[in-house]
This record gives sequence, structure tokens and C-alpha cells, in this order.
Amino acid sequence: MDYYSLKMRASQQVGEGDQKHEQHISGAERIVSRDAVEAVCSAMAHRAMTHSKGDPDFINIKIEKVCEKDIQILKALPVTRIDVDTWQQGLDKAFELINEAVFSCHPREGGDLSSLMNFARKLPELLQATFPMRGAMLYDIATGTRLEPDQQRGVRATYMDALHSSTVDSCKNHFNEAIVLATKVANAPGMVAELCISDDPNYITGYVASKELGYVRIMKMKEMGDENGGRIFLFDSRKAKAEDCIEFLQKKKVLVETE
Ligand code: PML
Repeated sequence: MDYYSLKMRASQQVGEGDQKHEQHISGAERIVSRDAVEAVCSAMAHRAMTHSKGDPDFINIKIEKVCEKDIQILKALPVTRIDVDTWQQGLDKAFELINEAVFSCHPREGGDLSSLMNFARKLPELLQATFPMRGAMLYDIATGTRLEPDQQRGVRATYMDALHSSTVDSCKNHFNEAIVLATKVANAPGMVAELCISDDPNYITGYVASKELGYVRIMKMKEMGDENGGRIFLFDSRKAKAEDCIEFLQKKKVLVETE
């Protein structure tokens, strides 16, 4: 069967004079069978035209044919949830899970514990550094360095969708999109864990995910109305090459079995 990848991004010009720049409004991506291409394309245009951030000045919808043999099918990560009273508790819980995941990769003998302590101290600062980025930070836990080829842009996980998703969502479903992305990311070579907070000011649920932990939804991770959000991909260069990880995240076509 023939499949097609569809990607939409919409933006708006903001600012005056020298300050003029493009601001992202909305984006979406799908991998669908040939007969769904037109309907999905129209739903994407609808999503771009009805976003609460306003009318776009620019909409790009890119459609590419994808060979079935190039698609990898993955089982969705199992989902659990953690309810918290405050977003501060949620964030602490997320940091705790990430630190445990990083600790579990630490060599049992001859390992340097101070680098782990340093990482735990640095984590809130790393998360803050992702707020202005469009993509994710790719952080090497073995060397304590960032590996994104372009640190302003970050690394974007792309070319993924839910398998058998017949519905055409015209507005964003955060959880459905995130479980697909997190499953792809968790399966990337050398990936240790992911931490995500949405940049949607009206969406306060975030998650920590890895093959070992599954997809852990943390129901409050920021204050309602806060526009800051971001993603960190924690990678271990002792387990895989950074180029292979980036290639998988950005090029490999993945369909995720969610049921
Ligand atoms: C995003 O807005 O891209 C991140 C969505 C996080 C979804 C968390 C969840 O509901 O499980």
C-alpha cells in the first residue's frame, strides 16, 4: 500500500521594522494511506486557519510519498499517570524520574558520582534553556554536552503517526500526538529518557518517557497561562552515535500502534 507523509506549519509575521520576525502558530503531521490524503490536507488547513493565536500569514503543507517498506511499526509505550496537587510537585516528580533514569545508566564501578550530582543540579537550567527553542535539546549524559547541530532550533522528531488513525483531527489533541512522538523518541538509538512540558499556555500536563518507564503523564507541570514549554532528549553517547540518533529522530518513518 502507498502511504503519504503530510506536514503542515503555519506562521505569522510579528513585530515592526528590524524586530519583524515569523512566529509559529500551529503545526501538524500525519502519515496516511493514499485515499486519506485530500481529507487530511483539508483538515490541516482548517487547523491552521482556526488557531487561537490568530490568522496565519503563511501556511506550508508538504506532501511526500512514503514506501511501506521504509516504515517501522512500534508499539506505543504503556501509559501511567501521576496526580499532584501543585505544578511544583509535578516538576519535582519529573526531575526525580529523569535523575533515576540517568542514574541507572551510570557505570556501577569507576563511575564519577559528582557528574550525576552536577546533572541533577543542572536539569532545571537545561529545561529553561529549551523554552525559546522550536525543537528539543539533545543532551549527552555521558559527556554533559549538548548535541543539537543548531542549538537555537534544537532537534525535531518527525515522520511519525498513529497506525490506523482514521480520524482527521482538525484541532490538536496533545496526548494523542505526544504518545506517538514519545514512542518514537524512546526507540531512538542511545535514548535514555525524554522530559516534556507543553508550550501551550492552556495545557499544563507534561510527561517523562523512556522504554523502561513507559509514558508517565504528570498532570500538572506548570502554571495555567504560562507559555513556556520545551523538550529534553537525554541521550547516552556510550550506547550509540549521536548521528544515528538524530537520523532516526528526523528521518525514520514510524507508525505507532496505540491499542
Ligand atoms: C505538546 O503540547 O506538544 C506537548 C503535549 C504533552 C502532552 C502530555 C499529556 O497529555 O500526556
